[in-house]
Amino acid sequence: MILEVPILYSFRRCPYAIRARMALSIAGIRCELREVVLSDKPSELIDISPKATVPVLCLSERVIDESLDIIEWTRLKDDYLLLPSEKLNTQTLELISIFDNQFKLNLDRYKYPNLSLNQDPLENREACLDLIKNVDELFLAEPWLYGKNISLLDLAILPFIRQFRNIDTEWFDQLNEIPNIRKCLNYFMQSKEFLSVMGKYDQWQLGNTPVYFPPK
Ligand SMILES: N[C@@H](CCC(=O)N[C@@H](CS)C(=O)NCC(=O)O)C(=O)O
Repeated sequence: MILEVPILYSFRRCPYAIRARMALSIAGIRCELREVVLSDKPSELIDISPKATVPVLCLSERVIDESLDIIEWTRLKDDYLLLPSEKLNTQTLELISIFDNQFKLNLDRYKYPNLSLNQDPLENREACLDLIKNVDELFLAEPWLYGKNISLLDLAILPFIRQFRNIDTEWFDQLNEIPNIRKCLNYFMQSKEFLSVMGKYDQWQLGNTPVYFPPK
């Protein structure tokens, strides 16, 4: 199927979708955005990606249904701004994987204690905090991890830490042991890179007038 622009299935609050939208927006790649409600996924999404997670980017020639692969695809584009010198090195990939898996698992158990039987949500909160402490000293530079330009690691893990903070902002904001992350997260949450991808969209349904992203 030849598409005029790629189609992005997304969910506003999903940290995986946030990072994909940020990479697409920074790279200036225009898409049709289809906002998904996770409890009511459209069959068009399930048909192209049976695992049915978001984000999914549908191109004319293929479907990309992993957020990191979407980011990697944006890196192939010409006027790409996202820290061109940063390579997907082993350390970066390992850190991203820790946040995608271990951190996210504990985050969900902390956020939805009823879904995880026999779990103490505060233990899960501590497990998340330990993982953040492990990366805090990496975030010494300002405003981003490597200084002036946003990097892959910034946009890969900060959406997860933001979600963690949102569960109990008062508690998070008084933590002294992660000063660099708190500073960087505050910058992230007010940055144009983040705010410009957090617009609200109605649930997509077949036949809707297309909504384009990034917004002009
Ligand atoms: N490894 C995937 C993970 C994506 C993912 O798990 N997204 C969540 C939303 S935050 C999802 O779609 N979950 C499916 C569901 O809840 O049914 C990626 O990086 O794209």
